[in-house]
This record gives sequence, structure tokens and C-alpha cells, in this order.
Amino acid sequence: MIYEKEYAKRRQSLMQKLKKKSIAVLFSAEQKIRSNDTEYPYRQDSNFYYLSGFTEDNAALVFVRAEEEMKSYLFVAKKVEAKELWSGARLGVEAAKESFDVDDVFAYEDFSEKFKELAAGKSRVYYDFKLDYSKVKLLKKYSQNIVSFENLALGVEKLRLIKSPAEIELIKKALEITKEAHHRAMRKSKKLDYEYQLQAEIEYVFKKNGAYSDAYTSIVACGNAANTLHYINNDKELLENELILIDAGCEYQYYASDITRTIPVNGRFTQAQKELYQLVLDVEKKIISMIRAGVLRSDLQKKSEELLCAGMVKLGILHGNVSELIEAKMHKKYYPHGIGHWMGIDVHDQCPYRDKNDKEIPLRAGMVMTIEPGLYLSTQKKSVPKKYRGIGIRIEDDILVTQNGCENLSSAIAKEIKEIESLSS
Ligand SMILES: [Mn+2]
Repeated sequence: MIYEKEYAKRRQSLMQKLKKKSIAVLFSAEQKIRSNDTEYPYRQDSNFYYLSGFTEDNAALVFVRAEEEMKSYLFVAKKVEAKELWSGARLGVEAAKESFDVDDVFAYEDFSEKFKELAAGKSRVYYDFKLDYSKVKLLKKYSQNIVSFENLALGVEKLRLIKSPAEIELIKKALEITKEAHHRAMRKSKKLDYEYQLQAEIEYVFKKNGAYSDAYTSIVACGNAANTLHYINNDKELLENELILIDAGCEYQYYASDITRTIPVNGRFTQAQKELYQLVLDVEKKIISMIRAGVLRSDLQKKSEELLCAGMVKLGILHGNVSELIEAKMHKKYYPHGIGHWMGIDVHDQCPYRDKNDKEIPLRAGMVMTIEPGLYLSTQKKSVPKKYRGIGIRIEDDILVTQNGCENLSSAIAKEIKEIESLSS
């Protein structure tokens, strides 16, 4: 659980980065229509949530910096009984004043008017450049005498790079649930007939344990379907002797988990599957062992490419000299994606990878990233030895960077061949 004190500290850190005589604004996410009269489940905007912990829509945060003086304001929707009957109780202005450590709380219905007042005499406006045009128009309309418009999101996203102990606890909790889900999948796969049935078993565990949602649409891909990287149809049959690639993780109190395991439908790896699986697993473990503060993500990428390429030469998938093959990017046919990404409130946590001078940001203690090497040998790839065709494998864990190394937050989720085989037997 994250307390108001921590949110207040985050707002303070952000305000300190604002230039003098400026005003900054963040809006809550908007409701999105799924089909007539039906909305998607609402989820708060990640940056807004990071700074407030507030989960209602029709809300805004405004920061005002004069010379030295800094003030923060929250705008929340008014309590209107007739509306609450349909969409549930709102916190309302008065209660928000009690709950939030901001200088004042106003009704969101009065936003335009208040914003105009607060923006008077300021020379800079910070906002999220990804805002939809109607909101940008509104901000510009009420920002007179403004010299520059600056991107506020980047400042928030830099703060989000380093996770607090409370955030790490929530990620761990998400991973506990996700572990149970993957282990259930390992136990159930041979008794089920379709990918979506396995998906249901996984998501049942998420919901049963109070996870708000999945952190992204689950991928349950049997056999050659695993070679479509963003396969989410999950509608094919589970076939005897094939592998299933499962990329699924729950979101718990706004924090993601992101785990991929590749398991045999009937609980036993074939010899060819074992050879490829062990290669990916060895690479994954090697890359994780390299992680510590100061290391560059691009070095992890490079090393994973070298190791997978060398492994593919050994197995007769690629032919020739490893460095020449890498130079010619031959390995990319089978390992086309990145080694991993930041993870946190977003599954692909929206944090920068490069600094303002376009220099890569090295790993620092408190960052959380995924490590997820994979090999994808589709049936279409006729140059691949026949026994390997149609196999796609990815293994993904969630890693906390520490000063002297790292902590694999998902180390309790089975990934050794023996562990998987014994869970599914
Ligand atoms: Mn991932």
C-alpha cells in the first residue's frame, strides 16, 4: 500500500523541477466507450495516479510555481446524487480536502475558470504533450502571456524510473498472484483443449486474488502461434507434443507483473524442444547475472544476441562465424525483439531510456526491468532444421536492480525443465 505521504513527496519532487513563474497541469484519464452505452473498465492515467493515488475520472492536478513558492491543487468531480446513483459514489471536494495533502481542492467543474486565475502572470505552462487536442486548446485559451509550453510527462516519468520500497512490495504481490496463475497453467494444460481455456484458468487466478485486471492482454500461443509476437486470439486447439508460450501477468493495485513461460502441452518436452528451451533459459540466466547498477541495457541486448546467435550455430540453425552473422543481423530473423523494458505502473513502464543529451541511462538501484530473450522458428523458415520448425520460445522474468547486483522478483515461478515437468505431471 502506498500512503498519501509518499504521493505528496512525489509531487514535491516534481514541483522542485519546474522553472520559476510556471504552471503545470495533469488530467485524469477519460472514460472510453466500448460499444453503445457500455464503457471499458476505467483505469486512471499512470502519471496522474503516480502523483495522486486518486482513481476517479474528471480530475486534474495543478502545480503553480511563483518565484520560490510552490503550490499544488487537486480538482475533483462534485458529488451529484443523481449521477452517483448510476456510477457510484464520488469522493467530492470536501472529503478530498481531508484525504490529500495539497494546498487546496476545487471542483473539476470549475477547472477552466480556476486555471485562468492560476495561470495569470506565469510565463510557462507544463502539460502532457500526449493530451487530446480539445484539452490542449482549452489550456492555450486560458494561458495568456505564456512564453513556452513544456512537456510535464517527461519529468514525472523520470521520477517513476526509481521504485520506492512500497512500489516494489506491490510488484512482488502482483508476482505472487502471477506465479500461482502460471503454475496452475502448468498443472492444467494437458487436461484442456483450447488456448482460451488455459487463458481462463490464468485470469481466474488473477481475479480470485483481487488483481484489478491483467496488466496486458494475455498471450496463450500453442505451437507455431508462438511465432506471432503479439498473438492474442488465443482461439486455437492445444495440440499434443507442442509447446505453449504463455505471456501473462496481473496488475495489482496499479502495479504490473510481466511473465512469460513456455511449457509443453502434455507436460513433457521433446528432445528438440529441450535443446532450444535450454539455450533460451541459459541465455536468460546469464543476462540476469550481469545486471547491476551502472550496467547499460544495450550491453545486455548485445550479449543476449551474441549468446543466442552462438547457440543457434551450435544447433545448426545458423551457419558461419558468430560475429559475421551478428554483423549481417542474421540472428534477428529468429530473435527480433529487445531484451527487456522498464516495468511498474505500466507494463512497459513509461520511463525514459535516454537522457536529455540522448545518452543511454545506465541501470540504477531501484529500477525494475524485464529480461525476456526468445527464439522464434516459424514453420515458414525453411532454412531451419525441420525438427525445430514451428517452435517459439520466450522466457521472461521481472528484475529489480540493486547496487551490487539484482533481485529476480519472479524467481519463484518455475522455469527449469525439470520443475515444469514435475508441476505438470
Ligand atoms: Mn515483457
